[in-house]
Amino acid sequence: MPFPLPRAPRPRPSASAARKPVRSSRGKRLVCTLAAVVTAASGLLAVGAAPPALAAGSTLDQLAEAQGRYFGSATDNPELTDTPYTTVLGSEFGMITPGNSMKWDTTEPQQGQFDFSGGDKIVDFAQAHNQRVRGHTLVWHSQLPGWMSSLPAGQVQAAMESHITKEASHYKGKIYAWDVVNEPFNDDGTFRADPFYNAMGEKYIADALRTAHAADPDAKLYINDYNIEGTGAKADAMYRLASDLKSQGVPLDGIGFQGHLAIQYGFPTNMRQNLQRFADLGLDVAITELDVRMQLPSDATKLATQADYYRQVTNACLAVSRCAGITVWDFDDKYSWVPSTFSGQGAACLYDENLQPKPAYTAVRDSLAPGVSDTTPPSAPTGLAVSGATDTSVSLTWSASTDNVGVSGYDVYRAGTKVSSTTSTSFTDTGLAASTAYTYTVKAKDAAGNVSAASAAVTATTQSGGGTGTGAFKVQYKNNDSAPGDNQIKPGIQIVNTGTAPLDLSKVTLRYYFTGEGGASTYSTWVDYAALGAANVTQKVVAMSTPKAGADHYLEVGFTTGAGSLAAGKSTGDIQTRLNKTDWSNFDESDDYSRGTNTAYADTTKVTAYVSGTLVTGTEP
Ligand code: G2I
Repeated sequence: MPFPLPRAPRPRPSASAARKPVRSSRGKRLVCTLAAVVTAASGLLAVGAAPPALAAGSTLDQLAEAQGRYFGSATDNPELTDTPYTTVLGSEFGMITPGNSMKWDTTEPQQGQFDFSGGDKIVDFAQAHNQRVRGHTLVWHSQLPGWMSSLPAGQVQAAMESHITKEASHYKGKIYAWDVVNEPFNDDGTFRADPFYNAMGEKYIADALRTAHAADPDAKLYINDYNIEGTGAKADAMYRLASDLKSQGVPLDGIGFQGHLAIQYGFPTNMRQNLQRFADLGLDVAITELDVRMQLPSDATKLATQADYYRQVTNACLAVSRCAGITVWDFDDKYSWVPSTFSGQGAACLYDENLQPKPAYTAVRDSLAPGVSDTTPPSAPTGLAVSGATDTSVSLTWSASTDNVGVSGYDVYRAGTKVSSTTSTSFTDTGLAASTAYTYTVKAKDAAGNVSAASAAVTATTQSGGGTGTGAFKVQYKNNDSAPGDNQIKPGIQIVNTGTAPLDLSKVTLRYYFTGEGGASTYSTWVDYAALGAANVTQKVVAMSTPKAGADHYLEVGFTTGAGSLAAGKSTGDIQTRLNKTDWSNFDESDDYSRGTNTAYADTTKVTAYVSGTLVTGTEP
């Protein structure tokens, strides 16, 4: 059969000085002497026997050809008058599939009356643009003319063989591959009860293939279907059929996997392995009608998912040596079949309705030639923050970066050395030394290998050693004292464990800073209420050796071992503290560092917290 792979690279058709390659009558390209260079957007591409130097300006098909694959698109006759569209169609793709004009209702609208004018125009376009053609389709339950659908069963085989013979002979030598039989299966893997199966049973398929082979022995002959991209009942049915036909020596060359995907249904299961098992039967495989639809309106997230689907399909084809190529079921959203078939869905193609390439386009290019097309790095991560520290670990979070195609992950650096690659926006660095400061930055990556600038650095200090269970937590405060000039101070305090590990409260102390003003320098403290038991709360007032603004003393609140450990996500609940000078002289709380006026609990940084004596949250005065 024709088209040994890899094939010679296809020159850009824009090269005025280059003579176009000439095709043999079998449709095979004969690369003739070419002018030495073809202008590409980003420079010069050498063309000839050696693979071209790939450049950002290479077409999708050139990138695919360099991998021994083709990259094609469906088109349809009405679109051929749209010059901006045909400019892309004629240059970017190396394989064309007529979307409708080779189907039965068009080519044999009345029995025995054939009209190949529509298909001929597509073939003419392809030949004028140095492209090959996938013939679509000879035997299909849909788009059958009325006469055929109502033919008596006894006449179906002859009508089918006549149709195949006439059409395949008409296009003999001009078709790279025929979808001889299209969509023979139901989704559950049973045969579709169409006029052919009803009249002839399963053997209509072998008969159709043999008839097509007799008419055009050099065309590759395919069976084509949808929902067989991943493993499942329908793919299994196709696999059994393909095995049977091969073992019977029926002229079957390949299986077409249409690839009408939708982001809301997930990516097909084990697509590469599925393609490979068909290839292992000695068959070519091809992605024949790829598009990836979504619920409208589209947005950046959906387009990134779509790009990932296109990338994965391309990767799967590249991973299977017998995958001949990929055809998209039209390349721009303007002419996609999706919106008229699936209400509220669309945006399924590589280009948008204004012929602007979408992230999916760049993703396919990246898959075909990593790093050639996408040279735009993601934005640098922002908001890098320490979300927790223990004796031996530091937890970090940051905000997601953005990218023209999609962020594939992040690299975390400690003191300039990469310590992790992750796809999430958080990371816990473990195995660290206690009471040690570590500085971190994070960079974002995309699938093409572009790396962002580093985030702003953040420094985290591990807690002092000697314990376990000292994860991240925060302190909340409320003011229980409506009289700032009286003789008592009444802070309400509680701790919330924001980490993922239990917090050993006996290692935790809190400091509430205030000024003592005149009078006695000795204090009494009280726990009026504690949800975890007042007896489990300890208190003392400490005079600061170096007074600060708003603070010459602090109330230190601690916990007995009876307070136990605070589970992840839990709060100690309300702790109502109170203190006074032993001479009951008045305070002026209005300038006190830790005081707030909120009477409901709210996060505070002015009541500081320590684990085993090391500051872990809050800001000291
Ligand atoms: O449905 C998507 C594809 C699924 N696999 C087989 C392919 O042959 C099929 O292609 C689509 C064409 O892209 C559509 O353009 O097949 C449809 C028919 O099943 C085509 O739609 C038909 C419309 O339903 C007709 O109303 C219209 O007259 O296209 C015709 C020609 O424009």
